[in-house]
Amino acid sequence: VKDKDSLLRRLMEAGGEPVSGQMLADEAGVSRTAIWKWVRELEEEGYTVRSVRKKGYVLEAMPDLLTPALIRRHLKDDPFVSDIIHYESVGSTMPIAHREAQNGASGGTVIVAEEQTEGRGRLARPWSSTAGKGIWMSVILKPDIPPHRAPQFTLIAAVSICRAIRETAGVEARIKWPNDLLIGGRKVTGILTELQADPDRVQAIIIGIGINVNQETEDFPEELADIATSVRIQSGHRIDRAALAAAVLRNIGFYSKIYLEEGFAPIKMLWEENSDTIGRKVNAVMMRETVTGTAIGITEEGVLEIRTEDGAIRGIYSADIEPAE
Ligand code: BTX
Repeated sequence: VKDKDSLLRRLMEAGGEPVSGQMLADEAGVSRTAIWKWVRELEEEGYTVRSVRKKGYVLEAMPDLLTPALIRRHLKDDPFVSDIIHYESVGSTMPIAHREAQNGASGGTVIVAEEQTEGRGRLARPWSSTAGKGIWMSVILKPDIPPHRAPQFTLIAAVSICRAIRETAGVEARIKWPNDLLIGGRKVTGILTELQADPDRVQAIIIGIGINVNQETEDFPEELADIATSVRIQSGHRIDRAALAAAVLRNIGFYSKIYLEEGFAPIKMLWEENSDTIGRKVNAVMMRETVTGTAIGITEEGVLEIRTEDGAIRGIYSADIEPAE
């Protein structure tokens, strides 16, 4: 024990058993009053620490927050995450992540916020990010790949989040190309991948992830009432956001490694298995035209292939997909 955070770890490891204040003070080489002050600070952060006479301190309850300590508790010694930077409220985690990446943050750095006041999706569309109800985070990756392969990381993230939701909440999300996860036909997650790159090399990939976790129906703004859902609504129980965030990060680490070692094929297979788009008749709505046909698969580059009525196969790079007829 050397500071408030290591004291917290020590109390967590004790698993509900009291830890003697004197012992903690001896270990830290500080007074019992100093230990008591750290305990008070933890209580201010939302932890409930009970002081049991003659026995010591017991950690009784943890706050519902996405702090580094609470996420790391579920990561154990997983090597992927290098740093977690936590904010109470931000405009958007995306520009913060871009700045961190430019200033030398390593791959595996995570920017996470309890609330975003200007969360955004693709084409600068707003992303509703209610305080304390979701996971709003940006993950910095620095893989050694050419820029044209970067969109594949959107698909890696999608596969990873599907699995994390399944592991943590026991519900199946389906992937809607390119960047949405749906449960029961409604949007539970959006993914926004951005890039810092030279002409031939990626400097950093920033994966923005928004997961609706503990919202109840009335927590969504009216305009989302019919299109959005949360893991809680779909699973019927409250979810530990820190556990889900950790599972997402662990899976992104896992699948990125598979991708870098074995290429895109295993990711493509998992993606198609979890896809809500493949096999469906869809309209791909783009800026200048709409292509209608059956979605038949994705290419190595993550491009969606659609077979149109006349049998031609069209590659779609970016579009909004809606069910046809
Ligand atoms: P998108 O452009 O595919 O989706 C945006 C659309 O989704 C909106 O126009 C709206 O209709 C709908 N929408 C908005 N908020 C929600 C919500 N909470 N749940 C369901 N549907 C919603 C998707 O873009 C990518 C979103 C990425 C969000 C993350 S959060 C962390 C990071 N920071 C940030 O500002 N963005 C990313």
